[in-house]
Order: sequence, then structure tokens, then C-alpha cells
Amino acid sequence: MDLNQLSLAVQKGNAAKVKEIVNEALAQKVSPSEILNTGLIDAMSVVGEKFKNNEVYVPEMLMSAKAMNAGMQVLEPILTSTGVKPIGKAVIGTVKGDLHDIGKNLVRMMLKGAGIEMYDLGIDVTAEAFLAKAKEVQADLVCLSALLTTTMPYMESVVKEFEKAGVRDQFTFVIGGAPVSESYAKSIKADYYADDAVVAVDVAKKILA
Ligand code: B1M
Repeated sequence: MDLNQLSLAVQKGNAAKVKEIVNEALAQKVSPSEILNTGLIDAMSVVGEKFKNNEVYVPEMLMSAKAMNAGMQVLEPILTSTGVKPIGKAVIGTVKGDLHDIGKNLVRMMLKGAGIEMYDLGIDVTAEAFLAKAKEVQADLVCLSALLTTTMPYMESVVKEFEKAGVRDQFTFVIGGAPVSESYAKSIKADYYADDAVVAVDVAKKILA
């Protein structure tokens, strides 16, 4: 199956076509990870590159994001299906000021698939909201996502909020997102950095083992 057609449908923001091709690919036994990586995620990189070069603008990026989400919705039941008993709890969200949620949703789905009970706070999440939810559900992990260099510093505000409340040591922070790095995680005293959703699962399993 030619997943290039899927990538093109995401790039064009054609959600209906994306759904159709993902269903078709699954019926032809193409693996969900190949559909995700080759068809969906790569398309967003192309869109990002075009945006950088002023070949597409915010409305087109938004259409592509909607199309990508349509594809992910089809894959979600497969990615999150797990027969195992929950191994822990995690709160996840995209930090304040940041509206990007595709990567965060992907991390949520994969962690859920790994048997972690997920509490998704969505986008534009304040430090106070992370703290309140983490305490309420007695989370093991607090997972922060940021896609902008301008919102990444807010991750430190979240860690500081937990310090201020005197509960920092009760939670393990995992952070990620395109501009984030291992050294940045260290610099803000987050516990772990995960490069992508697959690494996030490895990291979470290691923590909860
Ligand atoms: Co925006 N955007 N965007 N955007 N957008 C980027 C991020 C950008 C790199 C594009 C570019 O210039 N090439 C650029 C950021 C530049 C920078 O800061 N250095 C950018 C910009 C500038 C902007 C605006 C400022 C544009 C404007 O208004 N002028 C604006 C900001 C809005 C805001 O947030 N306040 C904006 C808006 C948008 C849309 C709303 C239109 C839309 C998002 C819609 C949505 O998410 N529902 C959008 C999109 C779609 C993108 C690109 C094209 C795609 C992002 C994406 O979904 N990638 C993006 C370009 C790019 O990434 N190449 C771009 C696919 C996704 C699977 O990858 O999110 O990286 P990603 O997630 C990965 C890893 O990062 C990691 O795992 C995921 C899976 O492997 N990961 C984690 C993520 N979170 C993690 C958490 C973890 C662990 C791993 O642990 C907890």
C-alpha cells in the first residue's frame, strides 16, 4: 500500500480521505506504527517545513492538524487497547500558551496502551491545573508537552509550582516536544526527557517498574 497518498491527504487537510486511507491500510494489515510514522507524522513535518518557508500559513496547518487527528482517531482504539492491569497513573497536558496537541495526544495514547491510567488536561494548561490534578488523582507521572520555544520555559514554572507546594518529590516529571532536550530537562530539574512517544513509553515503564 502506498502511504504517500495518506501523507498527501494530511498535507492537503482532507480529513475524510485520511480516514478512508487509514481504514483501508488497516484492512490490508499495514501496521499501525507504519501508518502513523510514514503516513501521518511525516506529513506534519512536511507541513511544518512549508510553513517555515511561507509556502503555507496557519489555516493550512490547522486543516492538516485536523486531518491528522482524524487519522489518529481511527488508530486510537488499536494503540490504546491493553489487556494489562494499570501499572500507574499519569497526568498529561500541553503547557500554558501552547495549543499544539497532536504530539501530546500521541504520547497519551501510547502510554495508555502501555497500561497507564491517563488524565489528559488538554492544551494551554496552567501550573496550578497540573498540580491540582496530580494531587487529586495521586498521579505517579506528570507529563508536559511544549512545541514552541516561547512556551517551553513554562515547563519550569510547572516544576516550581510543585516545589512551592512542597510536593515536588511525590511526582516524576517527564517532558517532551520538538524544542525540548535532555539538557533542558536537566536545567529545569525535570526527571526525564522523552524524544518521542515510543521513548516516553520506555521511560514510563522504567519509572513504574
Ligand atoms: Co505550529 N508551530 N504554530 N501550529 N506547528 C510548529 C511547532 C513550528 C515548528 C512550525 C515551523 O515554524 N516550522 C513553529 C514553532 C517554532 C518554534 O517555536 N521554534 C510553529 C509556530 C511558529 C506556530 C504559531 C506561533 C504560528 C502563528 O500563529 N504564527 C502558532 C502558535 C499557536 C500556539 O500554540 N499558541 C502555531 C499554531 C499551530 C496550529 C494551531 C495551526 C497547528 C496545531 C494544531 C494542533 O496541534 N491541534 C500547528 C501545527 C500543526 C504545527 C506543525 C506543522 C506540526 C506539529 C505536529 O503536530 N507535529 C509544527 C511543525 C513541526 O512539528 N514540524 C508547528 C506532529 C507531532 C506528532 O509531532 O508535536 O513534535 P510533535 O510530537 C512528537 C515529539 O515532539 C514528542 O513526541 C511526539 C510524537 O513522536 N513529544 C513528546 C511531544 N510532546 C511530548 C511529551 C512527552 C514526550 C514526548 O512527554 C510528556
